[in-house]
Amino acid sequence: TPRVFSGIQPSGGLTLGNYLGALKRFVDSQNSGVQSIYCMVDLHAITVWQDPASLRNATRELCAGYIASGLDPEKSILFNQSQVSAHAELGWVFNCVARMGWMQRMTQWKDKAGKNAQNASLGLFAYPALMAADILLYHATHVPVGEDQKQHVELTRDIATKFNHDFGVDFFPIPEPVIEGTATRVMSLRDGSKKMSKSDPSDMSRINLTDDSDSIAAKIRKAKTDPDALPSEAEGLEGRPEAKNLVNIYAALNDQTQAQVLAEVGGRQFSEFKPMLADLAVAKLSPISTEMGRLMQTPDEIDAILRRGAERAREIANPIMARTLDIVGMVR
Ligand code: AQP
Repeated sequence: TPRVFSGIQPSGGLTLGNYLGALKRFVDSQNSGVQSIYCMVDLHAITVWQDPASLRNATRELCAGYIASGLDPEKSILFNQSQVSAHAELGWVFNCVARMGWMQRMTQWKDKAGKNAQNASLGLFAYPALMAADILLYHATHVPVGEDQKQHVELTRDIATKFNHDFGVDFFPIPEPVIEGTATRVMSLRDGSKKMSKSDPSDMSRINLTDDSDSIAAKIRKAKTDPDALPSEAEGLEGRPEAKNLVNIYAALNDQTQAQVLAEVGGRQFSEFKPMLADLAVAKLSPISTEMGRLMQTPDEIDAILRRGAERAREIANPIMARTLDIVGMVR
């Protein structure tokens, strides 16, 4: 039976990249009736320093973001990773399955640790093994993610394969990354070659789900573009990363294809297209930010949703963890 698992780090506010690349697609998968499990991956967040009070707030805000985007805590399981201790346990087992060389090849590790790898946390290096545990602990078969997480899901497949092989079992299913749509990699508004990211020092580079209408409009108005008019066909976007990004954002927000958008706006100048995009973004995002604000007024209710989600998650995870320890040879 298919089962979907995915997560987002409470390492700051949610961006339009997280919304289009992840959240919006989580909602589609929930509504298609597949059992769906969505996590606030707080153990991943602390691989880089998080102020404790900010982490608590970001975890609640992320949960509010999930719900405001359309996830129903009755239909989907919503919980925070640290409250299901089997994630850390299975993560340890996978630290012993994964190889150093596999981790060293991860582009996210190389980007985030940078030149100063000696000073990065050991957790940041081991991150992909914990992510494999997140997914495999539920025997998930499908993992909706943005393009940047593809390599980590592939590593998860390698870990599952090696575990099954080393222990001579057919225990962990090999999960599929699901990377679909026109916004699998939303780029920075200031630099079409960089991913839009929560941790970019420039707030103008991203749209946050909590931005008000005026700042959304201002950020789009100031977004980097080239001087040419929009093309009417996709080939015309080649070599124009900023133009392509804005067209893709428009398409994803409006549930259209790139071709449909270009058929409509081809030939127009950015001075005309940007206000159209700003209106669309405000129309789609402001109900979400309003709902997030409302939910954040009752943090106790958010905590109760997370606790209930963790209970439901444990019901699936604990038997799989116990079976894993048996396979490995731990005495009960
Ligand atoms: N720009 C993006 N375009 C499409 N999808 C994206 N995702 C993130 N950025 C984009 C997807 O959102 C999910 C959750 O990401 P994450 O919170 O686990 O961490 P991340 O990928 O490292 O996101 P950020 O915003 O870049 O965080 P920081 O700055 O803390 O590293 C994933 O499915 C991801 O693909």
